[in-house]
Amino acid sequence: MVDYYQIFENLPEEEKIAWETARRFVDDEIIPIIAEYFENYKFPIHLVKEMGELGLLGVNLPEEYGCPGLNNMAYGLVMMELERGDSGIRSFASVQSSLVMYPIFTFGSEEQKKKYLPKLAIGEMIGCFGLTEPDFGSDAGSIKTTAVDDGNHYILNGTKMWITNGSIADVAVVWAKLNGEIKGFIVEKGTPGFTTTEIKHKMSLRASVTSELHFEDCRIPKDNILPKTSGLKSALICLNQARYSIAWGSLGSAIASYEAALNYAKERIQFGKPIASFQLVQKKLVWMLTEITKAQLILAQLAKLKDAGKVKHTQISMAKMNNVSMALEIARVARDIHGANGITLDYVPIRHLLNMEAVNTYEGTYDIQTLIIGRDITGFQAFR
Ligand code: TGC
Ligand code: FAD
Repeated sequence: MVDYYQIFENLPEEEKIAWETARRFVDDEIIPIIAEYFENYKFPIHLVKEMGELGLLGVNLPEEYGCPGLNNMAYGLVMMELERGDSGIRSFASVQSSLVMYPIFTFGSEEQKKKYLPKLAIGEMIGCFGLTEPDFGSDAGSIKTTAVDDGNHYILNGTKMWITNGSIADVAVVWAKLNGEIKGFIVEKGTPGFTTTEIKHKMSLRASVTSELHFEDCRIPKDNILPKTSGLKSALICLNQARYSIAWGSLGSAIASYEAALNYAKERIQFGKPIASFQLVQKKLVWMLTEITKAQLILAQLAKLKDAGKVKHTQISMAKMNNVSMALEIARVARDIHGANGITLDYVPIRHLLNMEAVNTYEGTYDIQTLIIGRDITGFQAFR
């Protein structure tokens, strides 16, 4: 593992074990198959239960509900390893953990927590999170999906777009307006009026399922509202968890691209010498390592702040913005170092490069994270 500043050398045993478990899983199960899954537009769903058994889902949620109950450093390290494998795998795990289990844990009733969390933790159930709509992405507060009170039920109408895990999910956390206020609802697969369509032709996140969710007079029991949700803020609180996991995941992606470029540069001979011996190539490699080290320092401090309950959501935005953009650039330079070989899936950078394009967009684009921080430091909102 790249750790030039020895930031992760003296981790407590619990964090080390979680990290090593995720690392081994990625080396043994993901790396050997992922290029083929990416090329064939498939998510390796057969690995979900193993991820659950290994404690890679809901890492930072409590044991009381069947979760590993670890801290945010452990959660981050797991996400970093999963995305070293592929963004699709980290996406699956961070949606399940941060956007399905976390909202149920934070805003759900005791019955909802007992019913769903243990099954989601072991991968017996898969979840998805529906906030984005065809006409409202960055402007999440303007969503149009509605919930109407109808005696013992709520009736949902609307469409959600770009939903990770959508067509494979057993349970969806859906955000809709009830009397004009955004609230979270749990919708189970098979509920009449709830259908999904998988989105095709993606050139990014190909080893991940992305779907549309359709609600047409979809009646859900009253018990399925997440009772403690109130307004867009509740959804944004969930996004903080997911942005945190992306900030770590993108570091894993960057490390994968950097290690591939370093190895390739040492072995590729041009002009009678390894290309790693040329100054321009060394400059690229050193730049990558420096950016990775800076990202690691940000994350180590962010994890400490989060574990101490002191983290600001704007600090998470900065880490998401910086680290994803860094990983995107590193993948691009690593692809370049691979020359023509770099455009094939035989080498990892092109896959990470394509993935990072989507990661830069989802969970709040680079621009939106910039404006979130801009508002924090200037006091002026520049969204609208
Ligand atoms: P705004 O007025 O800013 O906020 C409403 C209330 O919420 C508070 N707030 C937050 N609270 C906690 N955490 C945050 N991150 C918060 N951001 C804002 C805010 O203080 C306010 O509170 P109060 O008490 O005053 O009511 O709302 P706005 O409508 O102006 O929107 C702001 C904006 C643009 C930042 C927000 O809409 C946004 O973040 N948009 C980006 C949308 C986004 O990130 N969507 C992600 C969808 S999920 C996804 O992409 C999953 S991909 C995952 C994967 O596959 O890995
Ligand atoms: P838009 O909001 O239309 O933005 C387009 C461009 O305009 C961007 O460059 C943006 O930065 C810029 N822009 C927008 N507003 C401003 C402004 N005020 N100032 C300056 N620039 C601005 N959503 C979910 O709810 N659940 C999921 O599980 C999920 N998974 C996803 C998986 C994938 C693979 C992808 C690609 C997306 C996923 N999303 C999901 C949706 C994602 O969150 C949105 O794509 C994202 O929030 C951006 O919205 P948009 O695509 O509508 O872009």
